[in-house]
Amino acid sequence: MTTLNAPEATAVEGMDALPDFTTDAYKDAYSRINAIVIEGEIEAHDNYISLGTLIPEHKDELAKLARMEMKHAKGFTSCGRNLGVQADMPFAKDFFGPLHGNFQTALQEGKVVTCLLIQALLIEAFAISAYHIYIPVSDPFARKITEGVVKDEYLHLNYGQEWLKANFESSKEELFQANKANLPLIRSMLEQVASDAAVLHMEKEDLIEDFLIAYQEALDEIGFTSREKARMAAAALAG
Ligand code: PL3
Ligand code: FE2
Ligand code: FE2
Repeated sequence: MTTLNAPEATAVEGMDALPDFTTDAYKDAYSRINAIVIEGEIEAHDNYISLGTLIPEHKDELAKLARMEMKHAKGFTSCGRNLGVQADMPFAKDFFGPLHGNFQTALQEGKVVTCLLIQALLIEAFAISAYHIYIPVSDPFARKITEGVVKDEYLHLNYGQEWLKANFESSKEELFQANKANLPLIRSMLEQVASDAAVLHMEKEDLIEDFLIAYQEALDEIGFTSREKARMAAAALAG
């Protein structure tokens, strides 16, 4: 709230105000967000290793992506340690449970297209949006790490995009199905994380907007028309 004779208060409470990283409220929210990010990076590692079994000709490249994910997990672990926060890993495991289950089922059925959509498109676009929105409101230690990570995540998104583009016609039907089954899960994950993200000064609307930009750009590159992309977005709203 702005008052006429308190300009310094305006600056503190303005849009770009950094949160107080030392409060219990911040640390409590960070214990879950940090865990989600660490668990997400570890599962991303496992998923790229698994994808290497489905795409043996890219096994080495996928192992390289997996190694980056392990480095990300270590980086975010040090962000929590730096703030004196203990990551709530059981919470994060539950958070990823449904998406993890869908990936495992697709893996067992040899559905490479579904696995790529879940990991390389949805999870990477989710990570890119989260890291983009986090960087301007993060502490200096975490900012440096997150800036390095987000560059890698574009490489990962790009990997999935290029594979699906090269196999577009044969992948199309499965992509529609996998989108319909999994985009609603991302939506509900965003809902679940929104109140903790707000404590970190991250707005839900910004997260959704940034996610949709990254995801739609990928679908665009893969070869979907505007109408098809709208149909895919509608699947999440109806779900
Ligand atoms: C794959 O490379 C990474 C998978 C991680 C998914 C993370 C989703 C994060 C949602 C929580 C938003 C807060 C972000 C804060 C960053 C420390
Ligand atoms: Fe990552
Ligand atoms: Fe990644």
